[in-house]
Amino acid sequence: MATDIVTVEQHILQGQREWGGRGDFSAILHQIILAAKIVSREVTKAGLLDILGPTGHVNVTGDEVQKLDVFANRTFIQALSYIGRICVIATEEEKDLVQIPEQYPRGDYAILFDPLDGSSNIDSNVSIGTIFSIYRRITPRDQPCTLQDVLQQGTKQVAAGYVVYGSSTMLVYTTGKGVNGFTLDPSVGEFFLSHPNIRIPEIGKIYSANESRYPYWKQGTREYIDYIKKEDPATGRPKTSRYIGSLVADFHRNLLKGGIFLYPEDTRDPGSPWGKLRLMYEANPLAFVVEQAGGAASSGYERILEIQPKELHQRVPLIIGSRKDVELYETFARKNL
Ligand code: P6P
Repeated sequence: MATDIVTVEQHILQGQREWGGRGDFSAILHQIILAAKIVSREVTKAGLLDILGPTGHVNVTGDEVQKLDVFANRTFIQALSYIGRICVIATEEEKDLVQIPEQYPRGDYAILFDPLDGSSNIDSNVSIGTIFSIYRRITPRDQPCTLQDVLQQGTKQVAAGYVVYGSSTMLVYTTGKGVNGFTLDPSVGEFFLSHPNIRIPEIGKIYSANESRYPYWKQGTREYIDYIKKEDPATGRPKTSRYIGSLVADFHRNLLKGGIFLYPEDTRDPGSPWGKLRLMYEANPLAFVVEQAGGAASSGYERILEIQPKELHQRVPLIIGSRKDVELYETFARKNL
């Protein structure tokens, strides 16, 4: 009897058949899934470890406890290094590129990730996430990969997605043919298709921003926030504020329900005028996902995916979510220039 239960492995294989892939994607995505399951298990236990308080450096089984984001970073690097499909890794946790160890074959793909975004929220049991972005290498195959293989425009991504470790663990990803969400059933250790063909509403009721930064936002941004908070039922205002302070959690909610997330530039810290979020392993992958779901992602002035990267850890203002909300913000942002 045919069942409508689809595992992420079946979904990946079906995609591979449709696109005639050589299995590279499947191998990479399988390792991301493996690492996500391992990180999910540790994140779930984190609360337990915190009960141990200052002696929390020793977990319940007596093993030395690593900081969870360091653990997640090492887990994803190890899971991706030995499969012979990756030529270079970039991660928020490492200042420089992570080359594949000599003993492993190099592959044709470059992968970037934020291994555990929002990890400062773990001790309050707030949802956190992993974000990943995959590019095909562009330098000759017989040479080691370089920054050139990594600093590509977001439009060149071949796959991107995130894992949200929340009340349940979900994997959401795109390979450029729509967006699908899978929920982990820990009792069998399998991700099942739970959100097929995700589409974000073209306009939403929700806005997500850290309004304590309001005094530091530029004029156009402040006027946009003032506008969406003003009462006008005919234009669905005021919007309702929802802000968790964990990018993946805020993004995921708005992706499913509709809405806009804003982390604009601000004038408070001259050292990082472009706000807090990173282009290569936060803004670009989420921009790929949201556009594939019918939404939009902008710096306020240009499409995130068309920004030509200059540095690995460069920051960018991020306005992302329902297309009409992002477009309206852009009309206000012109006053910032
Ligand atoms: P703020 C978490 O630290 C993070 O990097 C993102 O996950 C989140 O969207 C943002 O910072 C929150 O920043 O300044 O509002 O605390």
